[in-house]
Amino acid sequence: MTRAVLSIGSNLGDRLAHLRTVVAALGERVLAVSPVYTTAPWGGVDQDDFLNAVVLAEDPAFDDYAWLRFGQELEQAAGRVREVRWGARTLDVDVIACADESGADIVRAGDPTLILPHPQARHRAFVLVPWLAVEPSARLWVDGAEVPIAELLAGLEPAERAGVARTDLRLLDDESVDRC
Ligand code: PH2
Ligand code: MG
Ligand code: MG
Repeated sequence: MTRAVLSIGSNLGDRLAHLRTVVAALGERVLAVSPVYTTAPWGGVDQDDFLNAVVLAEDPAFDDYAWLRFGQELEQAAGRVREVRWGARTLDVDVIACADESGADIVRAGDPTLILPHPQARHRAFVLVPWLAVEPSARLWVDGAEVPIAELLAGLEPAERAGVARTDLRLLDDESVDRC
């Protein structure tokens, strides 16, 4: 498994700096980086707005669990404390989807440590909007069928989409790299 769609978010501390640690750690493995969005908190916990982005990354040596561990190590390095479900965090790195060498999406159910694709992604404008910006043709497995994420996004409540606003913040310094 080589290619991953990572959703990254932060709503504590230097939010942009936390997101940038992910892109920096990925280095040459980065395929594309979405714009940065400011997003209303999802999940019913009263907390500050997040910054969110999506990164597409590739590493032939990584299977899906390696992407999970990679994200968890970065969360720990950002001083993340696991307390409230869906609550505030310095850094969250979620593996949204993962494709194998042939390009086929990994579907993993029934494993409490890693479910693929991410079961909540289809409901989250803060994932779908950045992902669509960087991969307009992307599809997500939903109930046994591959659905364009543009369709999933169109099916969300307008208020859900309205909570996601693009910023001019950038995760990559190098303007010459066409990675969005
Ligand atoms: N992450 C959560 C819970 N709620 N809301 C937004 N807007 N962005 C997030 O990244 C987020 C959230 C748990 O991981
Ligand atoms: Mg999350
Ligand atoms: Mg997470």
